[in-house]
Amino acid sequence: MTKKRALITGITGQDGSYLAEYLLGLGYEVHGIVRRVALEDQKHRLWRLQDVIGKIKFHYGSLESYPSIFKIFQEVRPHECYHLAAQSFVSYSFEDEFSTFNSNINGTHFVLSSIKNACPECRFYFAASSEMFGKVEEVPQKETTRFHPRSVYGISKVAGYDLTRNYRGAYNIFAVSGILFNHESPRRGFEFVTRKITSAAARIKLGLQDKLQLGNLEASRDWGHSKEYVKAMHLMLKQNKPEDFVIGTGKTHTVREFADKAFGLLGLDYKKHIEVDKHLFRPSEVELLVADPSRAKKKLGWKYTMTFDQLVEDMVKHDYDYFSNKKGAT
Ligand code: F7E
Repeated sequence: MTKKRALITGITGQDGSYLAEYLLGLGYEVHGIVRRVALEDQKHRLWRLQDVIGKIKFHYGSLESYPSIFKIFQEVRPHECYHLAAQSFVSYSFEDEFSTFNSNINGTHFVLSSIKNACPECRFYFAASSEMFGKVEEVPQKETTRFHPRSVYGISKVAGYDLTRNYRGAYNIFAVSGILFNHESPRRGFEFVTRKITSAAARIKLGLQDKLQLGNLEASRDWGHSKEYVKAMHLMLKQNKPEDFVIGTGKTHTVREFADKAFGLLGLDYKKHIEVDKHLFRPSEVELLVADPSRAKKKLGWKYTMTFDQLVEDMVKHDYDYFSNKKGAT
């Protein structure tokens, strides 16, 4: 029997790496689109894939070029495509809003159009985001909650969501959006607030740094673990009908609570180490996000199983070991 082929954009990122491992475990042939520089500098760019690197088929491509993407779809003819690649750091979208807008919207459009023209049977998953809810119009947020994005990043995700819905309606493509709330892990980039906190707490404990500068401590997020969220992506492509789903834990915590927990796990008092830096506040903030994931539970059978404490512990433990080894090595 021929293996199912999955093509992942953004395979080198946190979600891409967990998804690749998960799909390989299910017996898929996994393909990933990467930039040439990634394959030239595997140690730094492909570290998240280190356990499965030999099992993945990589393809050079740029999401800024339609011909380069189209060629890959023509060659691979995937059964499923997970479009995870994006400029995903919200703060950066305030600094360079044009490149975030162009690359996120065009990238999604190029992928959808390639599917339409090269392999219309391919099922498509779009990584939409709770940032689309922005200045939330109801609490908790569900599939029917109106979008009110507060950043160019959020606007680019609304456009991607609309493109996905349009290709579904106009061309009959099995195209869905997963509206994922914040999801973290030890593989999260250091610029995001959770990893910024857990890495700093570990380094402070080890005497490698003393202070941590943060922005808005009162922002509240629904934080889950990436490893569990990638399973929901796969489930969405296994449905009989293409539909969009909200994925989150249903619980919300402030940045302050996250910091308190992370520092506390190492016997530290966050108040002694954290300094609030006004420059790290966003020009327009998303104050509160909390998901209502009941539809995903009912229709996909997806249920989040970890607690907030377990997520923070997983990240803190990892970072403490990671920086202990680094310290030992110098
Ligand atoms: O910020 C506040 C900041 O950058 C979380 C992305 O994956 O999830 C992520 O977007 C909150 C915000 O993630 C700092 O103002 C305070 O309120 O970790 P973050 P995000 O912006 O929520 C969504 C679902 C996505 O789709 C995105 O791609 O924390 N905050 N002080 C800070 N944030 C950062 N980064 N750094 C600080 O120093």
